[in-house]
Amino acid sequence: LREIDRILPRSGGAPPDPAFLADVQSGFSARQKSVPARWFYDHRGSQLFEAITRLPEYYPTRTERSILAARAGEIAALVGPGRAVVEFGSGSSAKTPLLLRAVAPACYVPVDISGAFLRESAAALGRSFPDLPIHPLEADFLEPLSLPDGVAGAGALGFFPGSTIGNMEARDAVDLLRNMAATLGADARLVIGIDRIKSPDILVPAYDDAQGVTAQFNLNLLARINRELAADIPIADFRHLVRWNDDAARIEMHLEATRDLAFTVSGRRFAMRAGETIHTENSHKYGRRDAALLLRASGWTPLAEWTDADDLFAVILAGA
Ligand code: AVI
Repeated sequence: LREIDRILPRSGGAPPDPAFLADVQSGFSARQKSVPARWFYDHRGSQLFEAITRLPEYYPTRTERSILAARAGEIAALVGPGRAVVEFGSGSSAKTPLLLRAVAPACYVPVDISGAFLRESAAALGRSFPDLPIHPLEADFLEPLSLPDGVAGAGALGFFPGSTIGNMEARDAVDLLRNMAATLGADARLVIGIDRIKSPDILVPAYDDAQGVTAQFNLNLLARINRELAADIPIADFRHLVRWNDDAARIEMHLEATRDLAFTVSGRRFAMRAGETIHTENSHKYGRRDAALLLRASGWTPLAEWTDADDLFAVILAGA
């Protein structure tokens, strides 16, 4: 991180993103300090997340990929050809070819908040699918989206893999799933990946890997705040902390201050005691019935569900 900080100083004194600054300053002002997990994903954060997906402990990505590989034909048969595919939070689009190859879509709309990353991966996908129209959309998919002409309102197929839904509180998840139904149009379909509740012996290492990549991912948030929000957080005095919250059925990631410390963010001063944490992420896990209830509460009807032999992860097809 230090190295990256030296190579990539805050770009030319660009003004801070007001939404980022507001989230950080208000999150740091609360009794339990927090920053919304969406701010993990600058270019470096997106790269680190990609590295996480390849870790031996991080089972979700490879498990979901193997479910999609085995079931893409079944999904395609249920969905039918010629729909636009809209991927929410596409990242590196690593699982997308499995779906695109099977469903014969009219076009592909990857939506991601990280513009540079989006363009890189859209270009790579374009090389594999030279005849497929691709319309990358740099946007926060939590906000209402306006899809390109011809895609809006045409019963598109939404693709929301990776259990990203788990990073939201239930009420925000319901809002998002409802918005997706509205965005995708009448008779839409949704393929969504949802991580299951399982033993903390599997869950905790998935977020606290032996190589420390997830720790770097978590700490990169502080580096980003320093770089983009004129802050001086002493990153070396924080450590990555992971806990399973059984009551809320979620993994929590925190950054714990290892000593009493103080810092400023765009001129505002904050202090932390040793042992105090900044809550940076929730990753909710869902049982089979919980996931079906979540979808139904959001206006979607579960049509089919596929899982792996160990029931680690589920891929669900739903209709609006
Ligand atoms: C993107 N999201 C589904 C990941 C997760 O598993 O909640 C983010 C992540 N955080 C730490 N490791 C992975």
